[in-house]
Amino acid sequence: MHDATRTPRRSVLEQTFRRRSSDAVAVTDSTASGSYADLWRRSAAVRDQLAEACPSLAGERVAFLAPPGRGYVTFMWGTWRAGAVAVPLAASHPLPELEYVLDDALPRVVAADPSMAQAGGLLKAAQARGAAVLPVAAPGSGQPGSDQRGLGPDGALEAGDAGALIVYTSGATGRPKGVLSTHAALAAQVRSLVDAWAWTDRDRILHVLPLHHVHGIVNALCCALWSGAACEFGEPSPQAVWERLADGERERITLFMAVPTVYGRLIRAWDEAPEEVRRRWSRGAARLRLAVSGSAALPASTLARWREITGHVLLERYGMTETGMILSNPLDGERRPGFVGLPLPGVEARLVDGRGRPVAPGESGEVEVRGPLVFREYWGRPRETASAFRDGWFRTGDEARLENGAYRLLGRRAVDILKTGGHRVSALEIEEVYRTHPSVRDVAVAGVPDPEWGHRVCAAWVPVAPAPDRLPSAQELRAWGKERLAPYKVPRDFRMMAQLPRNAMGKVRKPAVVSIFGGPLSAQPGKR
Ligand code: MLC
Ligand code: AMP
Repeated sequence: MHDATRTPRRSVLEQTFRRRSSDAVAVTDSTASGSYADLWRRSAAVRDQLAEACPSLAGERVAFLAPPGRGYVTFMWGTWRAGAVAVPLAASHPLPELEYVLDDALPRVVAADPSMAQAGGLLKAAQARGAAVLPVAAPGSGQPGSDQRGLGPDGALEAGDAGALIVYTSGATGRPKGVLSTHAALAAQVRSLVDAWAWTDRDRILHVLPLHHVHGIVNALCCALWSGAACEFGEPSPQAVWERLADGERERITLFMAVPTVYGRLIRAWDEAPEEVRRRWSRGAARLRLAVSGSAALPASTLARWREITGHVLLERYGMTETGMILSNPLDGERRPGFVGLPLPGVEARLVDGRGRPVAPGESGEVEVRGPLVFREYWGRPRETASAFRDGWFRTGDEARLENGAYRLLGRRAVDILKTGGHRVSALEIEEVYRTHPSVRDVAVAGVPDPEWGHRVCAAWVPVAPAPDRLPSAQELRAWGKERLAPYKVPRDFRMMAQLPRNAMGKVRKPAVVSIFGGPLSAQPGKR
């Protein structure tokens, strides 16, 4: 076992470099498989294209929009080989969200796979901002690229402290922030999980997660690539996942990772399937080595039902974009329902009170994290970066308690940060956008506890006065939101009101908003 408390020597890219002659499958997507050797060669072509588009890219950002698959991986490697910071864009985001990232990350180069719906708009927006634009080569097309240069000019291979990745995530206030992690931090995150969950080159993960969050990028993709395992991108529909797990003709899937909403959908599809299909699906899932749940609280009922259906106890872990994974139930040993286990290798975690003093055993407190896996900065936001740390510890904003040797999460401190379908979203950001709707005078967004979504994003709104002849329906408000916001940020329920519930200070009472939508008045988000 490595000493995970030390800054890792190798980056994810260097580890991949070591496999540059391997014919083992690295990535399988909807059209074909690519070996480590093949993708490595192709990433040299990306590196050269980037160097041509913009000669000195060291430390500069390269944003790219690509479907899950060989093109995405090749482009990420090529970006790193050019010494640049990869900024993966979200396939599901409408143009205004993508433009926001362009304006915030200020990438020197923007690339898009021409098959993506937003590609044209994105590249036009990038050109208007003075960025160079490139296509993400469709897998299998073009020359693999010459790789005579080896390690030499690939600066990022040696510079552990160089920026590697910016992932956007919502904070309590304002628009999303870019979380910049170095190559060393990514490597620390990956090595910790590879050790804890015993990844090997015999693993094959079925990957159905979005590739603009750390769950999909680090836990699923980078851990596979680090280990020399195969990463198979699959159709995310529940039927497709079950069928793939059950497919005895193809290579066995050994690992699966998802958010609780997805496990809930898999269970529902199983419940609705005919008896003989259920039996086949259960047999398939029973062949998994490990199924992991995270990004949001796993309901105990989902864990119990999954066990009945597959014979496996889901491994629940807890993490954050800023840190990678922090706490995990054990690979071997008891996985306690409602608990997220103990710190992963190389991670220091502690619970503190409001003044940053460690709490007494059994008391609840805020989780703070320290270690080589923690991010470097919120891109372009030195003040927010500084206030995210206290005495060198990163403040997660999550409340937890240590009970009988394992952590139990109790919810987030900030009520305006919601978790819906595993996505972190800011109620205030959604409110800001809806306040620009011509019929909306005021709006309050809240997360209503929901068995499917964790939080269901709901909006109470007040029309402008005098009210126009025709007020927008909930469906119209949702459609309007989808043109401006990521789909998971758009409220699922709307309620028009004469006024919003406010306290004596004039502040909106969010618990009262939650209760309007049928949630408990005292709801603490995320509490089990
Ligand atoms: C979705 N929509 C799209 C789209 N994706 N439209 C166009 N293009 C796309 N690519 C549409 C949906 O069809 C739906 O339409 C609407 O947008 C709402 O989308 P949604 O809210 O995303 O729901 P759905 O598509 O059903 O997906 C649910 C889900 C998904 C759970 C599968 O949200 C998901 O993959 N979640 C995982 C999030 C994740 O990886 N989090 C990790 C964060 S990192 P309509 O018409 O039905 O409204 C982290 C750290 C850690 O938290 O600990 O891991
Ligand atoms: P993100 O920014 O998307 O990385 O979200 C990180 C947040 O997700 C954490 O701060 C937690 O609030 C939440 N989270 C992650 N894993 C879990 C889990 N297993 N249980 C409860 N909440 C979780």
